[in-house]
Amino acid sequence: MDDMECMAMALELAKNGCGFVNPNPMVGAVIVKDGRVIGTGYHAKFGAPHAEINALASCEESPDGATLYVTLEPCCHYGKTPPCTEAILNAGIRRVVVGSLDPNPLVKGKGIKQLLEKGIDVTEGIRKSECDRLNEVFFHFIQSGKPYVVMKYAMTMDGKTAAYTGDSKWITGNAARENVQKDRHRYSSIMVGIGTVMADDPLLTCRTEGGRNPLRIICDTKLSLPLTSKIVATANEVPTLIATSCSDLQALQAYENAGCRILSVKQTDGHLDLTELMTKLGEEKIDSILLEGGGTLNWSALQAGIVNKVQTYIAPKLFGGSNGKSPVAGLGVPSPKDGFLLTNTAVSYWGEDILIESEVMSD
Ligand code: AOF
Ligand code: ZN
Repeated sequence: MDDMECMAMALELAKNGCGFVNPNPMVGAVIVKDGRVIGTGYHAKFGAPHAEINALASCEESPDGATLYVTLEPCCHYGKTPPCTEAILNAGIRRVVVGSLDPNPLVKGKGIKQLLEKGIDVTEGIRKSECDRLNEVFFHFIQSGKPYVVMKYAMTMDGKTAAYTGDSKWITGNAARENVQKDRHRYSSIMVGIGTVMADDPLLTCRTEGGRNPLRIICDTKLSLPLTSKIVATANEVPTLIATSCSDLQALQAYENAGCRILSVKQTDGHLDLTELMTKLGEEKIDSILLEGGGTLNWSALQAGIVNKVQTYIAPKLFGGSNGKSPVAGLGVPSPKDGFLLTNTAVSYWGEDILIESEVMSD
């Protein structure tokens, strides 16, 4: 097996940590000796041992003289766990092959430097772009302290998110909707505006087998979420946070009694200040948000500059209707030159539906 193949294997292992390691990165490791894989591991859970430690522990024979493949630069700091560089040196590993550099200021090249200083042969950048893409959330969060926001919506080919009656069940088919469920597991929270709750009374849970529920964040400036909504009714079982500018203690108490948490956020132009909300969520170690709209919140999020990625699911249907809803509402831009620009677009197919994923260009 060559370096590319071994790193591909480490990448597949890393993906097993998806949804369980946040706000840590997904990391996979493979140990190879005399052309044979003698150990594998991945970072399985936040606070649990790192990939390299699990791979070393799994070795069927001594890793002395072996090569370690790891998707992310080994850490060299004492966090929840001791430094991986020390364990690598103690195990007698002779060569380390790295995918991404760790942008964590506590590591950031220092892990590789330490290994080089101890005479380890280090190769960097193998499958770097794939390794970087796997941890786009971690990279953003560790550098900005704010959640990575993925704006997701489903629409018809004529750009409608509902029929004129408001009925939106369903736009896309099973395969696309199952992929959204996986993303609810992957990202640590899901955020909607009060308009979506009023229109759909959604549950916003993850129904993927073995998946975990994201924190549900409801943006509700004036606190009008019905106490009878499915979200409030299930708040004791599923973590729920209401972001609001309302300061009426008695009103807030009713939601807290039902199991919701309240996060108070100031108002700007009659809407929640999303920049402040992102700062507060970052402080709570929420590394990512799946923003499931609707149109008003999507527009505010774009305007506030908090959206990192856009996922557009397109169903091969047409709904028509001059008043039919579209994914991004608000005032809109005055001129084509003012549009929000997207880049790095990738297209995939989910049954009959198309998914277009793009990054938002920052100015
Ligand atoms: C690695 N291998 O598998 C992971 C790494 O608090 P701790 O001890 O879990 O450390 C978390 C930091 O360690 C995290 O921010 C990132 O820089 C690095 N994660 N490093 O060598 C791993 N998960
Ligand atoms: Zn480590």
